[in-house]
Amino acid sequence: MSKTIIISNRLPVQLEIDKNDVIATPSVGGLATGMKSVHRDSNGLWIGWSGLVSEELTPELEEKVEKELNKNQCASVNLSQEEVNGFYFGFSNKTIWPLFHYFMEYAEFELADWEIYKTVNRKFAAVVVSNIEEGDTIWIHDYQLLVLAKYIRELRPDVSIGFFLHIPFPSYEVFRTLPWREEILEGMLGADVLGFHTYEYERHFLSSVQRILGYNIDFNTILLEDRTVKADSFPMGIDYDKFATAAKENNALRGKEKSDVQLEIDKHLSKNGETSLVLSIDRLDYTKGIPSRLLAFEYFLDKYPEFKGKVRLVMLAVPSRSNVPQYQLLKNEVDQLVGRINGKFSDIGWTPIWYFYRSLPFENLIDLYTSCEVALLTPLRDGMNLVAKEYIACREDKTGVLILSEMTGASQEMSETLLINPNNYEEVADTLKQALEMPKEEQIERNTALQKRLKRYNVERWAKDFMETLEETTKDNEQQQIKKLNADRRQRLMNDYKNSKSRILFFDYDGTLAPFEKLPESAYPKPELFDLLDKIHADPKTELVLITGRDKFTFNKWFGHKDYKLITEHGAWFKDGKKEWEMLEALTNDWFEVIIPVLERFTDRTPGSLIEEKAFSVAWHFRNTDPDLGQRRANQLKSTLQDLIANNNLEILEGDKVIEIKVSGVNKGRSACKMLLGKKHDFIFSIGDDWTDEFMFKELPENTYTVKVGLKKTIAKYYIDGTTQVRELVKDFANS
Ligand code: GDG
Repeated sequence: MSKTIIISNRLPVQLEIDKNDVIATPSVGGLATGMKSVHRDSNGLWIGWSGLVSEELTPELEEKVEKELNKNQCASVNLSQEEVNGFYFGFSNKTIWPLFHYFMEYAEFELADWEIYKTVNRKFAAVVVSNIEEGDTIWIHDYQLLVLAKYIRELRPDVSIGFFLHIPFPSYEVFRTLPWREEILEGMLGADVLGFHTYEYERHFLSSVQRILGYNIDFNTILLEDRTVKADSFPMGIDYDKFATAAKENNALRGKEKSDVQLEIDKHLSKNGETSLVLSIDRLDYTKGIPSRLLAFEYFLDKYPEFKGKVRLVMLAVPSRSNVPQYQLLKNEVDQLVGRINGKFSDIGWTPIWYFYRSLPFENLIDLYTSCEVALLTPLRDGMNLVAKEYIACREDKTGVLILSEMTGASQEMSETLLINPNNYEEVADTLKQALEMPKEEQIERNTALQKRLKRYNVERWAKDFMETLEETTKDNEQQQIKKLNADRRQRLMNDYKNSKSRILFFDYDGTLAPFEKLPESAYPKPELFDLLDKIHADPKTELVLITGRDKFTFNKWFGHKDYKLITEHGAWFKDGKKEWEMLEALTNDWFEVIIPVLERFTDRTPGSLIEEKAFSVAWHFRNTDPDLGQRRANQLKSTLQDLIANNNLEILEGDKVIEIKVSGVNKGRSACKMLLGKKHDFIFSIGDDWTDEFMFKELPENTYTVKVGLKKTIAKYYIDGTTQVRELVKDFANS
């Protein structure tokens, strides 16, 4: 039976050595908590690092580790202390984590750490590959394994791979500072589907791919040379029922059945009457904004002294990455702030902050969720923030107010909460007051909507959604592979070519016979291409037609001295060997004076764009503009031109990064068909890369071999990867 292999840095269980025994405890943290239920239900395998380094493992202990992991459907990647230092504490937590959370000043760029990061990702790949069986699906998680997908694909190109990033993907302006940005992106693109918590992160990722690697993007699909990759957003949910049920059971406990923590809380509440508890839970991490939260709380008590003695902040900070210096500094800062604020406000019967620096068992977490009237979650950046969702799920009677930072992924879906900017203490203080005074009816109304949504889009739905997208994308990719001009199909095509007596070949030029260049004039034909085309043309049974959107002047300069047939400007002009150019259509260009001023206005406002004036058409090129701006302006241009186009019997052609305006009805399909008149060809071939070539594919006879260059949507019968592969094909024709 095929299975899902989950891969993350840490496993859902944490192993510790106690004397000569191995003890497993559940891991804490967003990814582990969220994925645990998916793993439990999928009957799959989870691969990760056990938390123990090879130096501390004797063969006997290793066996025990293995046994413990097997019991939990897990397999481990063994790492040495040096590898953990470079890969985990180093590159993952000193480079990627701060950079991706916009803490640029904390990001260290150490070549040695990056090298170890890659080595460890390769180690993961080896363990994964040794566990893959027919039909298995791979699901990689998070920022420690950004290049793993590529390494797995190199070893197993056939396998379906998903990747989910649990932290934000930063804006291009931040990401571009990373010295190894290309390799990181290429590594991620080894997956078939890339998932992010929010559309913002997805958008940032796509923008980096476009700007740094230059790949074309079609909506949310990245067109690589030989495959496509989909990026999408899947806001991670929680195991809603687990939290709601635990809260319900917790609320039903009476007297001694309750936990010590709950009894303490109850004692405090009964002693202090009308006091409210404000909850704060996070790993002790600088992204979570704990010091600013404390300062905002201090500001609140200064600004609204009437709440002194009536409010207590219950702050759980779970120890995390304490080997990284920034985390040690943060710990000191938080300790000092708590001490100072408690010292400043406490009286005999009241201290404003209860501070726990430890991890609590699940039951106590529920105690806190159910007992606190307000949750104050103010990260400076957070990929999602599951605590926010868990708090709402635990509010059985639907009361409780959640104050949530706008900088969390969760804020995008939880608009009914009180959203704040964590850097604005004034706003945090005022919102805390609003929360503490919010009428119960309003709380219930807000939480009813939230609970409904969280229950529906729970972690199971989230995982299912991701897996379904992965399955669909894999199928689409297979479909594309089916249409690929592979060795067998190429052989058949060449046999037909050889066995035919009257052939005609239509070759598009830019993006087909020649790769795109920054400047259109740089894409001139090189001697090797002439050699091949000459060979093809020398066979009297073959008619060779170069068919282009380019202007007659340029094509005449490049190919005018040859005997090939040339069609330019999408079918406006034709040259038959050495004969003079003739017009294929009766055309005018008196409409230029209406259209060109509009194009000039757009060119002035769009740096890098340019106008190309041909005899009977005008093109606006935006290949060298900022990709977003260019596409946006192209869309604007189309709508601005709409009336002028209709009134002048014109039409717009959209090529690859070009908008062309020309007289209606002239296109490559119509002109190609004219070449067939009066002749009986038994082999017709047509190849091109962009939208304008689709006219050829559509209008040429049914038995034509139609081939699309690149993986854009097409009605052509076959796909070929890129200009390099086209060149191979042209060689085959030449040598036949
Ligand atoms: C990363 C991203 C993203 C916390 N303290 C205890 C405890 N927890 C559990 C909570 C919750 C999880 O840990 C924390 O999850 P978060 O989502 O809040 O934050 P990160 O750990 O930073 O997680 C984050 C997440 O991945 C998922 O994609 O949301 O943005 O940074 O589930 O319940 N659990 C127990 N004791 C504790 O003391 N048992």
